[in-house]
Amino acid sequence: MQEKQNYVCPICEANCGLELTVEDGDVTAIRGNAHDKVSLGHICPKGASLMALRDDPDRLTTPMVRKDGKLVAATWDEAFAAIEDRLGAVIAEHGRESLAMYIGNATIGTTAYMAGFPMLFATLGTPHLYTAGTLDHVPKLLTCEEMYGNSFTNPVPDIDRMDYLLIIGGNPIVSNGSLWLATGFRKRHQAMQARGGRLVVIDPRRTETAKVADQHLFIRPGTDSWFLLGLLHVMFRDGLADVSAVSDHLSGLEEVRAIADSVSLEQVSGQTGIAGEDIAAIARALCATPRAGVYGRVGATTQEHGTLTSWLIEVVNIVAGNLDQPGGMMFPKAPAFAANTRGKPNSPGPQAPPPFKTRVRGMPAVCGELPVSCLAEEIETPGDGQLRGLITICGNPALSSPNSDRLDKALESLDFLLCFDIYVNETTRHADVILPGAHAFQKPFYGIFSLNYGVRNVIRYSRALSEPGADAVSDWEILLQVSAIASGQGRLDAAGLKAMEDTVIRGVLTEAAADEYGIADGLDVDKAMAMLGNKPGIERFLDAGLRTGPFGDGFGANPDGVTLDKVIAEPDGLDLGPLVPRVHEVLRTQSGKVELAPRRFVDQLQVMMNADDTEDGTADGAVDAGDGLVLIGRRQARSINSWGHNLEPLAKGKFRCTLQVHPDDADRLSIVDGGMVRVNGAGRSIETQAEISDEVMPGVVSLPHGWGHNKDGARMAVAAKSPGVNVNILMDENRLEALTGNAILNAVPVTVSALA
Ligand SMILES: Nc1nc2c(c(=O)[nH]1)N[C@H]1C(S)=C(S)[C@@H](COP(=O)(O)OP(=O)(O)OC[C@H]3O[C@@H](n4cnc5c(=O)[nH]c(N)nc54)[C@H](O)[C@@H]3O)O[C@H]1N2
Ligand SMILES: Nc1nc2c(c(=O)[nH]1)N[C@H]1C(S)=C(S)[C@@H](COP(=O)(O)OP(=O)(O)OC[C@H]3O[C@@H](n4cnc5c(=O)[nH]c(N)nc54)[C@H](O)[C@@H]3O)O[C@H]1N2
Ligand code: SF4
Ligand SMILES: [Mo]
Repeated sequence: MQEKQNYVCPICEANCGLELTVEDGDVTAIRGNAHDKVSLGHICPKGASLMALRDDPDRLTTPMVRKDGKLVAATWDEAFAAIEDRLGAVIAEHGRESLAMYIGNATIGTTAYMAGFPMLFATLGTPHLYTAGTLDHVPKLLTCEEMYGNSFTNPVPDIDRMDYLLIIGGNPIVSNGSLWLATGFRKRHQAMQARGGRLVVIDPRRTETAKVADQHLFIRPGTDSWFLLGLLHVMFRDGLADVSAVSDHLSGLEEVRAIADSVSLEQVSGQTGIAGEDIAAIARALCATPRAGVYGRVGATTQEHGTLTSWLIEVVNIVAGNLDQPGGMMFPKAPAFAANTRGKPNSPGPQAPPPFKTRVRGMPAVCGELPVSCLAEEIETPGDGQLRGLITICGNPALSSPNSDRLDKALESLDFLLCFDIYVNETTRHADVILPGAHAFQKPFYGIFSLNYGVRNVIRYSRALSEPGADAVSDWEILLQVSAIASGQGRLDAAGLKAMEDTVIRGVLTEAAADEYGIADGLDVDKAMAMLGNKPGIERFLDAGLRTGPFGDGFGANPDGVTLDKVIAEPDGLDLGPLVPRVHEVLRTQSGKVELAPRRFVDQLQVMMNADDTEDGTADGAVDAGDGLVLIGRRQARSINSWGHNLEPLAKGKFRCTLQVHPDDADRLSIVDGGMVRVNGAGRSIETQAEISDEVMPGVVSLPHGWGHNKDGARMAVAAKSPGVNVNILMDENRLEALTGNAILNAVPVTVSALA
């Protein structure tokens, strides 16, 4: 029998709605769901390869446990017993401060992990939480925390109603959007163009997005803060600034004006390589187009001035009058688990304790996240508090982080490494225990993370296609069991796990009941627990969150409100309508206002501006690469970070881990297309194939990340056939973004030479 079933793809943040063809319980075809209210039928090659992932013989379906030095397949009982023994031994010998956790990117694709990792981390009893976020977006999180009072209070382009969009360092045609649930970007952009709207891209590479844009301007890598200062300069100089819509909620405008006045367009041009008239025209368009906005992503955050760039993007949006306006930059409202929908509107959120600082370099956690660039030294450096045990969840830091070979070695030296992962890869090959996760078709999915970034308030939930087999354990039970072990309770039976789950869900309800501004104020928690019924644990958790959330039914207080059952009844998405202005209730800063000029940001900007050495014509915001080049990254449609390379349909085709070099630079350095080159950076080098391309601007080279699948002990046969090289060998773990400790992965100085 053949039937169709809707499903939400969990592979990346875009969370496309898919339509699966199911025959006798097996998926036989996948396509985009044209009726899906979020993704509008979009599907990418990775989503189309979910069957290949299911059928990949290298994908782990049972736990792996190290026995006599070798990773071997094991039962769940054996795996949990091994964790109990070996984690217990580390705690007994070195204490809980010797433990750390690393949260990788794919965590967002498993709802149970998203729901449960805070619990697991709490049971470990250590302050060491490292994240892939520190290779990515912490500058953006800090910006939102400082300006709006919460790191998740992040305005997104309201693209479906927008007429002018400026993208700085993002490539949504390939990435499908990030911190912005705008999947099906191509369609959305086409609709924008059809109504006369314009897309402008600022990027050192003529990206796939730049190619469809109405205008693309090259920028010298790392100089975006200067460019944004230029926009502000013109806006104030020409009297275009208009903050009237949010003026009641604003603090710091005059300070920003003074900074913008102090730069000149010539100076900005010198830094960025963008002509003054182009800067002025963009500034005018942003102010004159009623529905406009600026969006920045990985190219904006993972550079030397990542926080300044993220901050100035917000400032430009506000000064141009585009914040909190339909068709401008709007604050999504997550239907569950969002701190910016709780507590008293526009008043300080709960005061966070002083952040933990790493032992060796003294780097503070920012928004709760410690820089993974510090992880290797915390493992290597002897003394009190040396890390001896690590849990990784859905991450591959042995490839993804700066100077990753150093971290790779450090991982090998740990007394205990537990990995939640579906492959034996560069990181997990060092594990004592690997716990596999359910395949996409076998896990329920709700975008706990992505729904903070929606372009419409649409809620979707997809159930697992089938129950896991008799000997399988759900991701949620795994997380509970490991948490129980880590807390010292040991392994729990079914009743024990159920009691633990009840405690977690009661926690959600109790917090909601205590929120006098929420829908569930004064909720009877026992009654609500009973109303949640006997659904699987993760569904009770989600239902509790949704019903007490800002659209929720409050367990009866708001009978027309949202419940999980209502979401399930709408497989194309429960549509709660377009984003609505909410600056009057979303802020959680101390002042209750938007902080336009946070002290630390202003000070750091001064540091950047003082370092200006335009006299010699080099852009200081960018790296002064001497007679070398600067390196930027390049995401690719058929992989996601370090994985996807093991699936035949994604791996086929010509070699992709190439260094793009501009023809002028190639001439100068005698590099030929397809020839081998050596790239030196941070005192190390790698070799790969050159691709001569005028897609990159002169002086810039581009290499993708996530490659380098040639490590002993990894088990990814397809990926190993075309391993590529690991660009992160060239990244410097000691050179971090000043305000957050985020890695600097773009605008990195390198030298390149041709190999015979
Ligand atoms: N040079 C350079 N480096 C970069 C970047 C860059 O642009 N340039 N980008 C950075 C960014 S933005 C990020 S987010 C990081 C990502 O850094 P990481 O999160 O460390 O790396 P990923 O490759 O995303 O790791 C995902 C892991 O999850 C596993 N996995 C996939 N699906 C599942 C599942 O369903 N269950 C389980 N249990 N595991 C699963 C995969 O096998 C893989 O090991 O990389 C960063 N590194
Ligand atoms: N297919 C695919 N999709 C993905 C991923 C993937 O690996 N593959 N990864 C996912 C993840 S973890 C994330 S975080 C998102 C990222 O989503 P995006 O940020 O949209 O993706 P990137 O391709 O990294 O875009 C960064 C852009 O910044 C440019 N850039 C580099 N340096 C500079 C600079 O100094 N200034 C400016 N203005 N631009 C610069 C680069 O050329 C690049 O075009 O994508 C997600 N989606
Ligand atoms: S863009 Fe591709 S991988 Fe990401 S959610 Fe959509 S189909 Fe899945
Ligand atoms: Mo990312």
